[in-house]
Amino acid sequence: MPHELAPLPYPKEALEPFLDAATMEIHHGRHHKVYVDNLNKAITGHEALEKMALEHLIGDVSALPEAIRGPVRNHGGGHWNHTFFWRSMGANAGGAPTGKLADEINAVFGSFDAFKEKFEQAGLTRFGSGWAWLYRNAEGTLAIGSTANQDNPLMGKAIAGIQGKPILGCDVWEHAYYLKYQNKRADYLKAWWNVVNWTEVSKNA
Ligand code: MN3
Repeated sequence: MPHELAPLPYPKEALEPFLDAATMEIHHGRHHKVYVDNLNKAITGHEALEKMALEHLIGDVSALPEAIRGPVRNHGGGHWNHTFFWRSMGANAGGAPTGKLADEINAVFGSFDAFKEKFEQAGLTRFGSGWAWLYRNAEGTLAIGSTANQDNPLMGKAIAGIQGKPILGCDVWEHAYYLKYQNKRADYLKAWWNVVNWTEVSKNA
């Protein structure tokens, strides 16, 4: 199979109490796995697509034949987004970024607190399922936005509504928080900052 589900980069309990072990187990082992399985199903037999790196597959989604475009957008997006999401978190994480990313956040958003508020708003105002993003736009500037379903900024403006290089993404699908936070997406978003691994996130900037 061209794509595989990698293990979580930490034990499923590692993000307690902010993200509970049961949510992590189901989210990774079932939800993420289904995206990988369905992506493989969609591209199997399409030799050129089987050989393409996931990031390129996602970036070229608008150019794909119509029958494959939908599954790659949903399941390829789901696979990329979740892989990115797991890597952006960690145990004993949280706090604030340092160095160049911190300087850029302060310059663009005013302060780290103002950045967090704007990012939380992006997550809160995404109706239904989707993602909140910090990304670098085409002009090279940091920007905050959200996408529906499993879209992401790599897919381009015509598909995702925003375009650029993702730096940080937060899953605001109910499956990401419902067991612990039920309908309280705002509480989940506030707690989530405690598990953001800024050392890893800075590498995306
Ligand atoms: Mn998810």
